Amino acid sequence: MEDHLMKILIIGDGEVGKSTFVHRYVKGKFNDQYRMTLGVDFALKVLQWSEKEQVRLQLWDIAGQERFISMARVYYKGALGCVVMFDVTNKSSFHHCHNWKQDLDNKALLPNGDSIPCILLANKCDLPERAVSADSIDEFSKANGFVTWMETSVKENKNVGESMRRLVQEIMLVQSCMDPLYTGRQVTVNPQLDSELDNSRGKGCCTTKPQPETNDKPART
Ligand SMILES: Nc1nc2c(ncn2[C@@H]2O[C@H](COP(=O)(O)OP(=O)(O)OP(=O)(O)O)[C@@H](O)[C@H]2O)c(=O)[nH]1
Ligand SMILES: [Mg+2]
Repeated sequence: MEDHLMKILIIGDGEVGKSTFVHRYVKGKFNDQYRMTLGVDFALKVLQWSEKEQVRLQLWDIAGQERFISMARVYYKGALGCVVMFDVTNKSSFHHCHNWKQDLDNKALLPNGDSIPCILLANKCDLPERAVSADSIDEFSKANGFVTWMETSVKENKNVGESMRRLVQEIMLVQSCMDPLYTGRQVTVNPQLDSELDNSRGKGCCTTKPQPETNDKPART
């Protein structure tokens, strides 16, 4: 059995549903109580990827409240993929995704200098009071180099597993392009060993980073 280890970040503003998403994905349950994450929480999910491959996801659920943001960046190193989440009923949480993604691209790069695969999740789509249109999410997603975007409802279990599978699929593709012998073993996800990650490997064979289609980026409000 081939074993892949992946450090995945879950980032976005406070109260958008990151911890609830991780809880749903790992435990299969919905938490309706908000308990602010302090710093970072960890969770592990094992996926049977194929008959011969198993993927162990180490999920780093990063606190989104303003007071923790500078600290959040410390945790980015060594990540192979990222979820950026916002709340569709909260416009500013959508606008702040620009800052989250930029921060990520400054701190967590692949050995060949490309951005790590990242998906954009528009959470709480079960709620009626939408503040962000699908068109603007789509435009923003394309302009900012996201692999894709999806509407999710952690409450109704909509697109939780599907979005993670899409992200893992992209990570597998990117890793295999960079290193045809990729097995995941070189990826150390132990926080203590982060500083020992080998970033010295050369340029890969493929570029997956989409080019911006517009300069119309939302700014932090
Ligand atoms: N209606 C609805 N509520 C949701 C959904 N996902 C999460 N919530 C609620 O949103 C609130 C905040 O969720 P959390 O997961 O704690 O938020 P967070 O993004 O981890 O916040 P920080 O830890 O502060 O960064 C909780 O009360 C959840 O129950 C959803 O899909 N629909
Ligand atoms: Mg949280």
